[in-house]
Amino acid sequence: MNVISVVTKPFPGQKPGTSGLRKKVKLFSQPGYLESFVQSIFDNLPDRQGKTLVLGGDGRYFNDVAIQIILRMAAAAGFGRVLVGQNGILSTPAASAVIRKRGAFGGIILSASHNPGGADGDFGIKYNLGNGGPANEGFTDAVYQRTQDISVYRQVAAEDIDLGRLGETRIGEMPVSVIDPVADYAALLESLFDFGRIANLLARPGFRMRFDAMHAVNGPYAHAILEDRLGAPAGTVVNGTPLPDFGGGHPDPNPVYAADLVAALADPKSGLSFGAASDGDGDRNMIVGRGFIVSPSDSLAVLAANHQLIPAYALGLAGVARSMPTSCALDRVAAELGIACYETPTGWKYFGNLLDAGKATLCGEESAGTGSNHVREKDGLWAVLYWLNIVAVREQPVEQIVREHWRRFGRNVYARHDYEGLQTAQAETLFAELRQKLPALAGSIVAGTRIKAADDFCYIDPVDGSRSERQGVRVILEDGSRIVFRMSGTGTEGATVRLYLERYEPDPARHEIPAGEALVSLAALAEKVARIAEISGRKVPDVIS
Ligand code: G16
Repeated sequence: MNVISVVTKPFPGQKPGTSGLRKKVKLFSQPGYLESFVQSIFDNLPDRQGKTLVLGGDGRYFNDVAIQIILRMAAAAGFGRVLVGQNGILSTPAASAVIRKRGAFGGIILSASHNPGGADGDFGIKYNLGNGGPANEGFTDAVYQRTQDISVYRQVAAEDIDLGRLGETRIGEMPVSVIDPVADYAALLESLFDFGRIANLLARPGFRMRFDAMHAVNGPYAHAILEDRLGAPAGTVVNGTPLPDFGGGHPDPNPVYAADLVAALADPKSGLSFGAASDGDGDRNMIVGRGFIVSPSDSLAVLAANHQLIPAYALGLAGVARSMPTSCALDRVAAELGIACYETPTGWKYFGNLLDAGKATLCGEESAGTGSNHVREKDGLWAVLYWLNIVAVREQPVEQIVREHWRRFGRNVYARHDYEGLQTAQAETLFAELRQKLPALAGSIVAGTRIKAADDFCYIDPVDGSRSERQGVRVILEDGSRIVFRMSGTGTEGATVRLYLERYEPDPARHEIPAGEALVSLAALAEKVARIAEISGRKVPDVIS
């Protein structure tokens, strides 16, 4: 095999964030940038020789170029075979499913998730382990170290290969299997849910759903599963053709970026009763009822509370897990079920050990991600099918299911405020000040409210004992309300500060109060504590979800 060594240099800032390395396409496409990072991954996989690698991405701008580069490098690195999704496409949960089903050594997923795409947009890359889940912090730290002293990358001298045709081909001497990106994943989902019942629901005259794929990777998956297998009428999936720039949109399924879907569900003339959307790489989800948006934290709690209705989970949940900023609605369900509820840092990688060890069956995050032990990534379409299965069995609309949940468990009123693209220095000042205040905050009275506890979240993994420090500042009030401050680890411009507000409301008469109103005093207290508006000059958040 004709392996060429190319001289490269360390590029600054190749430090993986919450989920892999995410940067502007312009950075990624400069000569040697992607290559240096990929070589740094391979250099940390000493056992890769002869092994199988899974490769695919969300189809965003630069996906096609990057796939060919990585194939040439994988061949030079001695992999035995690469399984690559047709046309370079694999949604994140589908990649996880393929890695697990085919017993692969690991996988590379190309995506910047919900971040915008296109030549001026974002690109991303991450490595997943043989369990199908994102590599842990130890691995990503080692990759980062390697990027700082790398001097050479290796590739085979070979032409691009045709990724449009399914089947076997070669790059250099390495076999490449171009696989159907949907098949393994669709079969897995079919094994978990009651497809017969969901199909009956979709055929009911009074039930109409819309799935907004946001011109992202889930279009083909949703067409295949919802329309072809489950028989939803053609047109159920909208924006179903993946585009390299997501049609100029922001493929993030939240009330701001999926406003069309929310508006359609709010309009009685549309006749729609169920709406859903997913993000760039298909792992996030949003569920919308008629004029009613389900918050991700509530969604997770509802899924857990209704697990007995789903074939795959009917026998019980081993435990559940949520990221620290996610609301404690899940904890209340776990307490009633008598199972453990784990609290992890933000980032799906922290759920991997709990899932592998059989400690948790369902996991979820406030950032619109829910999933289970069927793969090791969050899974957008999985969440949609789970909801459809619940609606099919309970024969109730989404809003009623959530309101009954609140009546039973109380409502954890919740909101996340995002301040996007702040100057990094401002955000650093804000957190430095906040961390400095922490020791004095606990026990103090701010704006007439006693603060019970305040800390910087530190997680000790119950499976391998690893420690992850500085995972977000928590301020807990005497009545259990929480204010959490975190710096996003997925942005590519400046710094995004997230403020999470949560207050428990047991009184059903007060469940009607909109979250914004119910959380006003908590938001004011957060400002007193952290001075976000004062330091950043931003009077209001960019996104409230
Ligand atoms: C990634 C991670 C999630 C995390 C989210 C938010 O999601 O996989 O586990 O919750 O980022 O991260 P942050 O608040 O740091 O921006 P995705 O969908 O972007 O891969």
